[in-house]
Amino acid sequence: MAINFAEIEKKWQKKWEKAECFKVSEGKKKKFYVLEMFPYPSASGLHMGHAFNYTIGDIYSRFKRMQGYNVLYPMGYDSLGLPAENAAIKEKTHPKKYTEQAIENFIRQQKSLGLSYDWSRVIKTHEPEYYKWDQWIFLKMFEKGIAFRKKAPVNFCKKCNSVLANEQVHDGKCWRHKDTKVEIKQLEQWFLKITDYADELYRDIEKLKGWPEDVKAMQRNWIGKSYGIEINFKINNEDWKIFTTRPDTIFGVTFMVISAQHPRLGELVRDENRKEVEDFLKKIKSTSEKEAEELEKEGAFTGSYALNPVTNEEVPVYVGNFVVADYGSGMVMAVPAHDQRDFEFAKKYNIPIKVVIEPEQYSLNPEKMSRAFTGEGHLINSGEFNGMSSREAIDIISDYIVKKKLGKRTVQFRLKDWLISRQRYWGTPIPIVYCDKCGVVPVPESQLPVRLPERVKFGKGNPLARAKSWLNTKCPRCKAPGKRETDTMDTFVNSSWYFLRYTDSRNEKKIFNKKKANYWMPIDRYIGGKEHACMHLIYFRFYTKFLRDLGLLKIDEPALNLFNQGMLHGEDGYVMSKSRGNVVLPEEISRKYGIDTARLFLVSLASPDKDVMWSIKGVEGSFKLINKIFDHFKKVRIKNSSARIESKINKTIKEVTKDIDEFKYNLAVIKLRALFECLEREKEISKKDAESFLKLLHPFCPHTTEELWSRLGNKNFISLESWPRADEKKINDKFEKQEKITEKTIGDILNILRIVESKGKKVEKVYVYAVPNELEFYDEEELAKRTGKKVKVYRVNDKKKYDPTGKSKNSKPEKPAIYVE
Ligand code: ANZ
Ligand code: ZN
Ligand code: ZN
Repeated sequence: MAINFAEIEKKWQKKWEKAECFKVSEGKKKKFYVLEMFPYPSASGLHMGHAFNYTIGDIYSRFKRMQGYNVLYPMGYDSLGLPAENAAIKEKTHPKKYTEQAIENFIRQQKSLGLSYDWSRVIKTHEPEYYKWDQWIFLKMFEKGIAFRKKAPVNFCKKCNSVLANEQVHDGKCWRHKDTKVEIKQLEQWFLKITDYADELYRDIEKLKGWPEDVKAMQRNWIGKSYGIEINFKINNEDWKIFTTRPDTIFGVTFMVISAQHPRLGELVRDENRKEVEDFLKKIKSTSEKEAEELEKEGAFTGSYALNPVTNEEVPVYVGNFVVADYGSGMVMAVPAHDQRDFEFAKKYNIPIKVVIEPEQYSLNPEKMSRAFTGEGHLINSGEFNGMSSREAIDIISDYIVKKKLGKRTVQFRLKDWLISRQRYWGTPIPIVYCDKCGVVPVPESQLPVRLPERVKFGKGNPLARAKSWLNTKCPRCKAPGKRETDTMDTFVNSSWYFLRYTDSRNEKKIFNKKKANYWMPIDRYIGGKEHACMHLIYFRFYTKFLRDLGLLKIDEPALNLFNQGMLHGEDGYVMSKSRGNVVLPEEISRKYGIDTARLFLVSLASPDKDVMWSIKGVEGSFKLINKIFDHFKKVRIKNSSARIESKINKTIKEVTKDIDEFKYNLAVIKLRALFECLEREKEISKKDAESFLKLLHPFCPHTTEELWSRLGNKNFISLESWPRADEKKINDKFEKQEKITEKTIGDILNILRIVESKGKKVEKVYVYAVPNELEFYDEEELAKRTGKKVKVYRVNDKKKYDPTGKSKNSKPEKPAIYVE
């Protein structure tokens, strides 16, 4: 009779919920915090790719819970943000309604996957009870000067109708609208001064022992720490700083370049050059840093000259498109012989090229160079420094410059302050009021949350700017009429501290209770996609450090272990996604095979950090196994285990525990399959061993194992049982060896049978000749069952053995001779 998996699943999901099995609170037990990056709830719901992510975390949580840890495993929804607003506009509904329906659907789907979340802690970032604390953090940051406003050139996407963070600009285009070029506009914007933490964010990457190396490398790169020197050049008798990492090339400077966006550019432009410069500025509307790398180097002469403080030479100052305004000082000393960007620029504008670093093997001729020489060598044309190695010269010339007070050593970070202003509706309102008398006034804590008005009109621009009754308010300080800030916060703000709110998500008085947060933090396993290597994973580290500095946390880092899961591919080989049309829905699979089959399949092909390809054939393999397990548990007598099974079970406990702990779920599944194949051959087994098997299988197949557990007569939940311990004394390598030899012998027999029977001969009996001390390893009955023939096993020196052709003399240890007839 077919097993009704759907019914079994529903039954256990209900029981778990009713008994609040996975609800946790702080206690004496050792804690363990497993967290998946929370999803943005889209109306299209979950597909199998999402199910894969959550299954990875759920397996780990169930495992750790059974190991006796107090496991915090929460779920929430990153429900503010542009996608919801845009989708709602498209479907002519309100973002709140759209989002709440989507969340409801998500929760229903997640529950049917059998995920063991503590649902009492759920977070929805669009609820004022949550975003109130976004605003609270903002006020604290404002107090400390970490949140500030400045006019800034911003990236603007016409389609988003909003400002984007630098991180959201990819190759000069919007990260969401990959076909839309980002424009540069000048606007007053709110920023978070993440750069105050740049040094610590960089330094502490070292502490992230459990993070993948590539993610750490990406963070180092993003923060971009450069050691160098700031040198003062005189232009029109005023000091202008430049930042360089290559002071060894200072004798090779033949021009200077100032950024087209530099606020003081105007001071350098002489009247006779004004037109040329303005034409150039018109031509380049925008240059983001990334683009600058690829763009053709272009510029114009400003008419001014700079004095090189070391050589006392005068060089022309250009404005150029490849120098970024907010790095270093926004101006560079250009050394065309040794910097590729400078080289291209010099070639285009016929500026002299002066070689000052000579490679060891050959000499450079500036007329014939086709690109800059950027390697190491020794100094030439560099006065008293000639002959030095360029590597040494970096330090020696730096010392010289410092001693002569021509500049100072500095460290530069590539990381920029975080622009959080968004001119959109569906985000956390920034708690600021503008007053004609008082200026920029923070909303007092007691008046939080500043709620989003619900009745607004969507259309052109920011709906908040047109929500008059919301917009017009009283100045909190002087009570005169004031206007609210209409910018909302980037959604990455919401996800920068949600993991802390989970530790005390229903607290109405405080962002969280310090004791609770310090009990649960840090996150022990953080699971999520590689795409977050920079933005989210830097922001959440920054917030943690800020809240620590407020005295709310004792930790420096939010997560010491990060696991990047692979992607699920559809049967067509492409990453599963709605837009590709290759998605498989968990409901479909659940209806036909049960969700445990899907869970088991998803983690059995590859380790979960690798990509996995969906295959219905594979699913059927898992389905068959689960059915066989049900079958076997119906038939097997619960009494005693053979020594062989005891050995195998205890060995498997040891191995599977290690595999799961290391996220090598696929290896654990292979071992569980092998264990089951042994169990299947037994007619009876002890209750303890049967239970151990179910416990090992439980993290993968929670419903199946609850059902079989209760059929064994247990009244409690297997979900809350303790993980089996391996009894080393019961592990006997003899059985391992026996199993290995048996498997090999069976393989050999089947090979011989295939050859003999292909010649048309019929075989009835198989004779095996084993060396004396291996005789006990062979079980005639099992060999017979597996080969389908009668099998007789002889000791090789048995005088009475049947051996008509003298085959037995070929017997070797672990390789018995075989004769068939
Ligand atoms: C002279 C020089 C000679 C340079 C040479 C390089 C090679 P990182 O390592 O990324 O910090 N630079 C400085 N400020 C810049 C800006 N605002 N926009 C674009 N480029 C800028 O790079 C430091 C180098 O980048 C600096 O060293 C400077 O060029 C350039 F053979 O100075 B260098
Ligand atoms: Zn866009
Ligand atoms: Zn006022």
